[in-house]
Amino acid sequence: MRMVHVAAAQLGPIQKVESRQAVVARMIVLMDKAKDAGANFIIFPELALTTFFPRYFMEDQSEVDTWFEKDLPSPATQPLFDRARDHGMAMSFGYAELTADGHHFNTSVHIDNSGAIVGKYRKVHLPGHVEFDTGRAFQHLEKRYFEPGDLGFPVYRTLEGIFGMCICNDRRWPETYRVMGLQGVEMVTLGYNTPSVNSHKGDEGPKQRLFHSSLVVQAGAYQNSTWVVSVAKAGDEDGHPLIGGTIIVNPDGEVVAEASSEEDELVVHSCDLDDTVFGKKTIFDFVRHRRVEHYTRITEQVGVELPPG
Ligand code: CDT
Repeated sequence: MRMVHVAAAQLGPIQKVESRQAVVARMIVLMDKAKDAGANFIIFPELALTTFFPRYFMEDQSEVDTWFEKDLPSPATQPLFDRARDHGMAMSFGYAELTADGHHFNTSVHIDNSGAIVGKYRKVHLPGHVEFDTGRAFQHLEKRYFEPGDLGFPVYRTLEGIFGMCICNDRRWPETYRVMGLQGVEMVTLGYNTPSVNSHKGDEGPKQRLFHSSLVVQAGAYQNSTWVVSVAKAGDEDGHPLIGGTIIVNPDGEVVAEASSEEDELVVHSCDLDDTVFGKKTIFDFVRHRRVEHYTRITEQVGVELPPG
């Protein structure tokens, strides 16, 4: 058995005025609870340190940059790193990354129990739009503020296993999991900020959005025989509701633990990485069963090409 004692740390809403220091204090409370629950790996959501700022249209780049982290740890995030190391706990969280050479990414890191960064991922599938869109009930400007990730979908060895990350919208794309599956991933961690209502379609509300969120995560887990830990930022941020629905999914695609609120909430489960072995050796033994000669469209074609009419 290769056990990882996981704490999926759902965050409730973070209002626009809330400081990083205040959010970090909330994260530390969850971390202490995770320690009490016996966890050795805590996962926080996408853009965990601030409100989901891509809903706000900004033209002044210096204002945009106030939402980004230039250093990690920074004075505001150092207490989080210190507490994780004191607890001997690995952690992962999402943040807006501004690199030394001026690039902007929607990023997640995985930090081991000694405080070393063992994994970094930059969001590949950026949803939304670049300009203010009057056709939407609210804005989703990730394509304005972030560049697509430039690291691919790396996996890395830690906690006696093979780990990878993705971020929010990435979870809806089967390629995300398969690229990591092809590197033997045993646990994918991801965070999300998903509005409770579709900005183009008001009758697609939280029930359907939660269904889609679980559907894609469970499918990704099963089809690649991997654990998936899917962690929400939830609740009403300044009048903009986000779904909850934090879940831990086993390599059979079953939900083994889930959140019950839209608040700060810990979801814990002990995950045996050896549970990934059966599926990887049988129905999803890629080397025996994949037929890549029929998959070329997946990498050579982006949009739909209809058959001749
Ligand atoms: N943060 C993020 O990626 N949210 C998207 C919303 C899509 S609607 C533009 C998601 O896939 O949940």
